[in-house]
Amino acid sequence: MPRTRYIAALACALFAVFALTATAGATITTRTVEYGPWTIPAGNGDPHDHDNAGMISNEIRFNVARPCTGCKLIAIDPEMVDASTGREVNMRTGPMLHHFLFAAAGKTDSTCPGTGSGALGQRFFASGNERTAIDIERLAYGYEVGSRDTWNMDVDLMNWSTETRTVKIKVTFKYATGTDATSRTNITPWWLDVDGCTTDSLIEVPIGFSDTHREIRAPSGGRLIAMAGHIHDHGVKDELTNQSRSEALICSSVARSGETEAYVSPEGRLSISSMSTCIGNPVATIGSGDTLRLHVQYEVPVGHPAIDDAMGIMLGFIAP
Ligand SMILES: [Cu+2]
Repeated sequence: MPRTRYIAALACALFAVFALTATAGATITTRTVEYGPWTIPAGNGDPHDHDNAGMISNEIRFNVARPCTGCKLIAIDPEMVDASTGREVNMRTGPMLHHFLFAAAGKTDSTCPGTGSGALGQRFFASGNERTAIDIERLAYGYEVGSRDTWNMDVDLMNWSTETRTVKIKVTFKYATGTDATSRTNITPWWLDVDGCTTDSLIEVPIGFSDTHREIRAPSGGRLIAMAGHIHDHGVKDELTNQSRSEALICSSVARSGETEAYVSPEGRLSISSMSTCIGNPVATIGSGDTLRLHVQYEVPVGHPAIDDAMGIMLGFIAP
């Protein structure tokens, strides 16, 4: 080949080698995985009537897809979409993501080993209809996905519209591989549940303001890196304090409602659209065996019946 072309080809080859070495050590990949579909039965057309909504109640799927293996997860962002159009579905139109959770079988759950929903494995992520994302890319931590882990999923869906609706759960993962994964410290999830180690996590809350709490012994010592709460409509916030350290506040996860149109029902009722997260290096340092107190606050308006299917959960990630 002519000399100029040869040089250009060589330059390209060298560039390709440089591009490879530049990314070999620090690879962050974003991948969206779709789960489902599920067809939710029709409801009675009343967005506020949970008893007569179409339900898929705690359906368990074993060995669901993982975005990667031999990697570390650094962000998870959940969404629920219409299976045919791919568009977000929510309170506005009928289908609600009551909740789903992921558990890694073969890994031991920190707070409910082998019992309640901890029997599914190590519970490492969950979402309610508020669809809170957790992102710790900027911090040097990650949740390890081993090549022999299998994931189980528990899904609870609801639909108030008068037609059946077929939906998918779409989860966007960010993960690190190569030396970027090995250089990140592994974090362990803590599932803190005001209902303790049950399978349904449901509590009753009265009319008016209430603060339901449960004391939980810290399963290990370490640094809390990330935390987010889950609560149901008419919930105010989830809060974690450390009773062993002068009741110091660890994290407050506050609910907001109706921030986008998708979270407003046709009759104008606002549904919880986000929960604030606590992310830091660290958010708090916790001693092994410290007494933690999980507070779950609701404000149920007068005239509304007492709620018998409320929840109060905080999910935290701990580094040694
Ligand atoms: Cu829930």
